[in-house]
Amino acid sequence: MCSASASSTPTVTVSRDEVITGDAANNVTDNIYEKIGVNLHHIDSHPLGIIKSAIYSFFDRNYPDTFTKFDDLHPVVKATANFDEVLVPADHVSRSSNDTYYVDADTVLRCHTSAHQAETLRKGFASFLVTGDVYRRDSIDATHYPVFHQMEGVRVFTEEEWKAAGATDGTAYCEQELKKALEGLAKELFGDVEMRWIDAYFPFTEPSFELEIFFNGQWLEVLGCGVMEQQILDSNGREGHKAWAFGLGLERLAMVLFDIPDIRLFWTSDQRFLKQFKAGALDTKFKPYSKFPPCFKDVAFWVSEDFTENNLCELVRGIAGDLVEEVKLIDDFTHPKTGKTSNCFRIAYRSMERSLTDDEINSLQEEVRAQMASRLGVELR
Ligand code: FA5
Ligand code: MG
Repeated sequence: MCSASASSTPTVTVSRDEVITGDAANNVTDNIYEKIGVNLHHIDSHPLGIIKSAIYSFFDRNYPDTFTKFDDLHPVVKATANFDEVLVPADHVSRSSNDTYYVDADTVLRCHTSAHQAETLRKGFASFLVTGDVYRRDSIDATHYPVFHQMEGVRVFTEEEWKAAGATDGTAYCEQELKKALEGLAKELFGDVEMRWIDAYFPFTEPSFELEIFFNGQWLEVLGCGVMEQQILDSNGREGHKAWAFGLGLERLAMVLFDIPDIRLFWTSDQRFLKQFKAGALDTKFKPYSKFPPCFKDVAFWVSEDFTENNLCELVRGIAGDLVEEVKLIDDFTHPKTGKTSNCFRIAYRSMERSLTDDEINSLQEEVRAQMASRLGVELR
C-alpha cells in the first residue's frame, strides 16, 4: 500500500497492447505510454521522491496516525472514476479527447489523483494521501508537461468531530482546517515565500481555491483544493460527514523548493542533474550545468476546422521529444474577406544537455511542418 521502493527500474504493469489499443477512441502515443510505470516519485533521491517524503513527514508530524498513504495506484482508470464519481459534468472540456488520454471509450490515463477519491472513501478510509503520475494533453512550456505528478489529500470529519472543535458550521470548519494545513505545509517547505489564495472552481469542491507562489518573477499555481461536495461523501459511505480535499502539483512544488527552472529536467537521466539531489535533503538549490541557447522557429498557417493547440503540441513533442521547450501562439488573425484564420506559433528548441546543430533543428522543424500538413490538415503559409 505505502510502498517506498527506491528502485529506478521502470515497472510497467500494463502491456503496450493494453494501453495503445486499436480502439477508435484511443489517443495514447508511444512517448506517453513509455512514462507509465516509471514512477519517479518512488525514487528517494529524485526531487519528486524528496518532496513526497517531505510532505508525508509534515502530515505525520502534525497529524499523527491520521493519513493513510497510497503511492502505487495504477494510472489507468475507468473514465467514471476520473470524471463521474467526482461530479465532472457530462459536457466538461476536461472529458474531451483534446484534453485527456483515452485508452478506450471507457478507460483513461487519470488526469488527476482525484480519480481515486471515491473508491478510497468506499474502501473505508477517512483521511488519505494519494500520490501518482497523471496525464494530460496540454500546452508546452517550462511549467507544463503531459505527464506530471500529483498528491491528493482528503480529510473527513464526523459531525461529532467538528462540533467538538467548537465549530457551528461544518463547511466553514473544513475551509479553515484546510487552509491551516496547506499554509503550514507551504511555510514548512518554503519559509517566507510570497503566496496568495485565489478563488477557483472545481466540480468536486465548494468553495474551491488555488494557491499560488511567486517564483521566477511570476505567480505559479501549485495546488487546487476545497471543501468536498457533499454528494461525494454521501454516495461513498460517509453520509452527513464533512471533508476537505487538495491536489498538489509535485513538480511545481519541487521547482520552487529546489530552484528547478524547467519541468523537463525531472525526466532527464543526466547525472549532472540527478547527482545534485540527496534523499531527505530539502536545502539543495539546483545549479544549472549548462545554458545552451534556445533556437526559435516560427510556423504560420491557415487553421483547419478541428485544429487545436494541444494537438499541435503533441505532434511537436512526438517529433522533438524533450528538445522542445515552448510552443507559443504569437499571431492570430482572421482574414476580413475570406474569413479564414491564420495562426503563427513560435517553437523554442533547446536541449538541457548539449548544443543542437542547425541541421538538427532544421530537420526537426521540417518534419513538424510536414506532419502539420499531413496530420493536422492545416495549410502552411
Ligand atoms: C486538479 O487537478 C484538481 N484535481 C485538484 C483538486 C483536488 C482540487 C482536490 C480540489 C480538491 P488542477 O487541474 O488545477 O486541479 O491541477 C492541480 C495542480 O496540478 C496545479 O495546481 C498544478 O500545480 C499542477 N498541474 C496542472 N497541470 C500541470 C501540467 N501540465 N504540468 C505540471 N503540473 C501541472
Ligand atoms: Mg488549476
